[in-house]
Amino acid sequence: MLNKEVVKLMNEQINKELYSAYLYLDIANYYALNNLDGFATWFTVQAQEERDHAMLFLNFLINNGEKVTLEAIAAPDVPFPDFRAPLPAAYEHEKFITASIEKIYEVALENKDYRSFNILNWFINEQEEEERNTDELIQKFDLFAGDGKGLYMLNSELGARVYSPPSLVLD
Ligand code: OFO
Repeated sequence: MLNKEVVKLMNEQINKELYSAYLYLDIANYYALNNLDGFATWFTVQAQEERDHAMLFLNFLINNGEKVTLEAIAAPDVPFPDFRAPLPAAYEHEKFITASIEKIYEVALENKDYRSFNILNWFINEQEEEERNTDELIQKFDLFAGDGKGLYMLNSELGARVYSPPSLVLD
């Protein structure tokens, strides 16, 4: 049986992961409307990964006989005044998600909820990658996107991103 506070936080995390997917779809739409299809592809793939993250928590709760409560997902409200702005917004959001995952880990640890450790350890590692990826986007933009040619090249590179399912599989 899972710890009740852990279950509550995981339910909230499902909502946060789905909000992440919304946010990244919103960013993808912004780039697509501005003909930066590569940036749009990158963020669309990211949105798919966020849905996977939500499903991992959802399936984990279901597999353990816990109730899943789906709440309303907030509309994304991050403004995009220029092509660079969505990138630090994504990085800041990932740091927020990391803190949220770490909070669940802390509560699981305090309450000796050993069964939750496996999935939470996966997410702790995943967040290291999520933060690194978004931080790299900012650095690449600042290095290469200073002129139209550089922006074009970076857009082509980002457009090569393909979706792959999460390495964590829950039976
Ligand atoms: Fe689910 O990792 Fe990003 O938000």
